[in-house]
Amino acid sequence: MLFRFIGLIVGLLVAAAFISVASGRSVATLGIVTNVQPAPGANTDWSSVGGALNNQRYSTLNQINPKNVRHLKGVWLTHLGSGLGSKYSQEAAPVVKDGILYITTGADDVFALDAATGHKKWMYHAHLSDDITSACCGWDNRGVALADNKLFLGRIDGKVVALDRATGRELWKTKIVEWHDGYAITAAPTYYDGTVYIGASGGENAARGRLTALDATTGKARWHFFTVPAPNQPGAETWPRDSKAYLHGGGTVWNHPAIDPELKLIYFATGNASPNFNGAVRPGANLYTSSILALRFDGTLAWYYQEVHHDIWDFDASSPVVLFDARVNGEMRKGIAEAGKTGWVYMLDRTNGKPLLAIPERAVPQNANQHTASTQPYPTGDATVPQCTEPVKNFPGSPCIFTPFWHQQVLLSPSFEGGTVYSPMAYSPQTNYFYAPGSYWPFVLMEKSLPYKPGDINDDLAPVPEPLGAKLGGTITAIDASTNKIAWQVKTKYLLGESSGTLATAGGLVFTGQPDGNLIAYNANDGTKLWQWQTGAGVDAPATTYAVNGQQYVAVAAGGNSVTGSHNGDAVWAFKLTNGPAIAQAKVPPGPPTVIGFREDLDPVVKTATVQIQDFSYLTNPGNRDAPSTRNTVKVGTKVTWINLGDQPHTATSDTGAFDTGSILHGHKGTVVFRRPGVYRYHCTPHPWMTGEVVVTSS
Ligand SMILES: [Cu+2]
Repeated sequence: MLFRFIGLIVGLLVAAAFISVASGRSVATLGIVTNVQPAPGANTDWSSVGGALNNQRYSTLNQINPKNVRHLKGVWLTHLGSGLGSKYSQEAAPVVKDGILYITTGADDVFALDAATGHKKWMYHAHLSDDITSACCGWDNRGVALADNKLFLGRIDGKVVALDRATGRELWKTKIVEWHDGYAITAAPTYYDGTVYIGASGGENAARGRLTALDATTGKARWHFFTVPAPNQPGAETWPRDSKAYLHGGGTVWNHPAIDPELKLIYFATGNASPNFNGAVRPGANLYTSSILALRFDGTLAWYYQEVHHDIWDFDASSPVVLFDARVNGEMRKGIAEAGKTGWVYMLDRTNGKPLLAIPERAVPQNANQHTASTQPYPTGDATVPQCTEPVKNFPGSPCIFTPFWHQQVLLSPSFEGGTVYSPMAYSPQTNYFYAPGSYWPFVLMEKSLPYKPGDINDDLAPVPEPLGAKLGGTITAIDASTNKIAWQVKTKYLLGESSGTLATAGGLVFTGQPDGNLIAYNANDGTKLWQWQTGAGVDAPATTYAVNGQQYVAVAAGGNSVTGSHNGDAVWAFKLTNGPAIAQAKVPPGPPTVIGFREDLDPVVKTATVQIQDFSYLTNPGNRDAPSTRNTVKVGTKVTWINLGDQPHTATSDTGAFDTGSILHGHKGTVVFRRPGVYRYHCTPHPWMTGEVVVTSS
């Protein structure tokens, strides 16, 4: 078989050349000449984190394909020197224009790199104060939006800045939310036609969601759309009458909007209602939380669709919406899809918000205290993750999705950590498949009996035991966009719903990263694993593909993630097909957790009265990197001290309510005297995946 790659004009005319690949085997010329086939409109750039305004994360580049992907090798690796430390996550997708790659870090620093060599062109330091506490789950930034001469960045401190694309010089800065009020910006902006659109997060902190449109030239706000309506606005009837619940009702916007320039609509999805788990104080459907929304360019609502009514499970719709055109029941339709934490992909008609395939409302179990909604939407098709929980020790039942809870413990997955959390899914027009990333991560839910105070941080759940030993898992699922059914699925032991997401290419490949440090390529048609590369840190950021001088590259940031627990780092890797010199794969990093809590068989019980807290773990033997432990033992009557060396505030809170240090700020200590022998398991209230154990002996 002979593949012929014809020269493509990239800025300058590049001489046409050929490579041949015989029976899928490499040839000696592979490293010398590789030009991209001139597919019409081939996107040599990757102009936004979602790849294009439709957020499809699909590239028409096809130079790298299932036959030659084994020759894909690391050709440059740049350490950014930013975002290093356990409080940071690297969730940014590189964006590429005119041979320059732009990437952010969890510190909101921006770097412009030569996309062919990785050389730094310029850098922008956000210089954020370490005092900021409003980022719920570590500091992260999902990337920049590009205009002709500018780029735009949202920051943890609630500000949006515009930078000169050529120099990184700051052009304007606008505060759109106040971090002191619990808000943070982690989403990438979307730029279109002179306007920057961006949302803010903070639903855990009783914030009120909004999407803001800014003038790209001046930075002046054109409008804010509040996702929770004020009294007398449409939708207000779904909140308690005569209350201020709407001011802290959640519905925050975690991800970048998609735009349909023809229909002149902006699309985005919203987070859960706030307080997260306490439905008692907000009876009603709680519009427009956990919803997909379409706004007109003047900021008025065109339509909405609510994925979860009166959400008490923290079922944020936090993965970006994807616009697609597909044949459904024999008819071409303009679609929009969002992969939910519920595990379903919600497919709607993007002209009017009506389901493309039936989404019947079904009766669900009820709890009067929680004011549960009588029905929930059940999309036609398949879920990408199990929707009933696997029984584990102390949790013998197998409750299914939408099981309510109150003052009794319910172990649930999917829960607030997926299905699909904030990772983006790709759509390939070539296969007509969505590629949805998913997680299996069960949590124990129980409402606490204390009165709720607006502003309580993640604190409306009662202290609960961890389902120790429960296995974590992840899925990449190809979902047929015409039927919403599974075409293929791969399973891993790693959390993927809050990891890298997917990238699809016309070469017939799907790329995704894993928290174990590998970037992986699957065959887009059948899910066969074709290639993997160890980067040395968690690949929990989306990959990107682009072409420079006729050569297709794949780039990804490997910097780890505080939620998946993967290894931190500061690298950006780029790969291309080559027989020539390549960078060696990195050493395998310490692996992320694949079971919940400490490993009873592996974690030693360390004799110490001091526990170090980092973002986001407890350490009883911090000097021993090879055998980290979260368990310690003391004699009865001993005072145990927790020292917080992390930047985030943490607690040590007993699973049974036996003790609570309260919030320990950076550099501060919390102490508890243990007066009775026993085994005391504990966790961190704002970060319930942090777990530890104190074993108190009688003498
Ligand atoms: Cu914590």
